Amino acid sequence: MKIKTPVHLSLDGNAVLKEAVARLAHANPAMGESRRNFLRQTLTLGGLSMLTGCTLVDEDSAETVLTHISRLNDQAQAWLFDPKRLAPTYPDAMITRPFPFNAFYSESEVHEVDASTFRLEVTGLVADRRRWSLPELRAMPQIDQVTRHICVEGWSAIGKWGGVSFASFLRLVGADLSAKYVGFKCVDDYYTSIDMPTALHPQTTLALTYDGQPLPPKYGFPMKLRIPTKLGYKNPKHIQAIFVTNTYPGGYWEDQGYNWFGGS
Ligand SMILES: Nc1nc2c(c(=O)[nH]1)N[C@H]1C(S)=C(S)[C@@H](COP(=O)(O)O)O[C@H]1N2
Ligand SMILES: [Mo]
Repeated sequence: MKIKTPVHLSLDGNAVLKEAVARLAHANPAMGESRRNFLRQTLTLGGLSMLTGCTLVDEDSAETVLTHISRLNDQAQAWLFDPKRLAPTYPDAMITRPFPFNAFYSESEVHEVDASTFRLEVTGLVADRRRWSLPELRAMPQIDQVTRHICVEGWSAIGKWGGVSFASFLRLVGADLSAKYVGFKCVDDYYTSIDMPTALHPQTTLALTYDGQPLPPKYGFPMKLRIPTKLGYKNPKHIQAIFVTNTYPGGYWEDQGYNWFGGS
């Protein structure tokens, strides 16, 4: 599913809307067949203009509809998300070597974090607002998986991430699991946020290792959130702070027009 959605479109409104509908109805690994069919049958162009309350007469109205669709897209994707459906896993032999690096800066500018002084901050709607050292996190039960990372820039690669189940971590800190969002602030000023059902998905991992070794700086030391059901930009590296909130936190790429749900 191609998610990268330019904010300003000077295309014919109908073509853009057709594309948006096609995108919503596109085969999606974590989407049940019945839900997909429902979407195909109900989300027609007419249905969309009814849903958004806009008539499609010119480019400006198409833009207005697109703004609505962007929101509708998040809601539709959240509704289509199956919290139990697992992303595919792969044998170790299929791990991509070397695994690609990507960030909004070049590899020579990767941030170095001092492991001994590092503390992960956990704030917002949680009972236990405290800071966690790396040894404390490493002492918790660890899981690992080999999954495919998909970047909207047009590449994908298979890697192995290990760490703490994020659902277990959220329960441990007494997070309000009925809250809407979990937000992340990173050491490199990157930020993103995810919906609570994705945070609680069984494969979502607070990753401390890559391929059995402490997460290297380029892959996000001291930790990243590995979400195999979501696109690369929804997987924050170098996490400094985690917060639980009902206020939409946005994200570095999301605020520039990338789809917020960004996943399947
Ligand atoms: N802190 C931080 N996290 C980030 C990014 C970033 O620039 N900074 N880039 C995102 C994007 S777009 C991708 S594709 C992946 C790349 O992760 P990798 O270096 O492990 O391949 O990190 C994501 N998380
Ligand atoms: Mo990416």
